[in-house]
Amino acid sequence: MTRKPLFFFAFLLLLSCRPLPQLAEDHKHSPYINYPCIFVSPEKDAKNPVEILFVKTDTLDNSIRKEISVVFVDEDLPFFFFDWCYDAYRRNHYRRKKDIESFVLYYSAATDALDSVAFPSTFSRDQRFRKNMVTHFSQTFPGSAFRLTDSRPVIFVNTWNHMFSPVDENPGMKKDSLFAGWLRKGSRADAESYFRRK
Ligand SMILES: [Ca+2]
Repeated sequence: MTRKPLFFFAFLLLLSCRPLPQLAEDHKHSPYINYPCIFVSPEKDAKNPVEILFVKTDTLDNSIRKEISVVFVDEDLPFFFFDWCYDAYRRNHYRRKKDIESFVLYYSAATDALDSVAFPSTFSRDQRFRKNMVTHFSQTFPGSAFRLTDSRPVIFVNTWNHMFSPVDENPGMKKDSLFAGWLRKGSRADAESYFRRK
């Protein structure tokens, strides 16, 4: 191997190791902070936990709208070589290695109950974790479609690229609860801007 590819590889490694700045309004998750939902994913993806949850809250006429942008440490294709290529593509195209996926929670303004959950291009449908070519589906579910734990909806992360569902599509795989991570106020655009490499 000539020196040029080696330098390029070292540069990529340096970028991926750069620590993120801590923000004044960040809150490390604790039971005392209102983490709005619970994520469950196959244990096989435990190396890519939720790092930060951005939450943007808007009050509408009859409901409270919470846009949730979930920042995963990375997303990994099942085959290493394809994953390495895909990571390089994402660094170049999106200027980040993190995977950011969004959905919206709607609560009744009168009762605070969960009315519905919308997954715009982030619904897994019946796709399983090991599927290589994953399609992004869109779907809105009533709040009653979700199992609640401590009044929070349980959301299954069914695919390697982090598509969501109220249904576990990998019943044969061991599960991990992605319950850690920072919580901060912000929109999807804020999340994109925060993680985009300059
Ligand atoms: Ca990856």
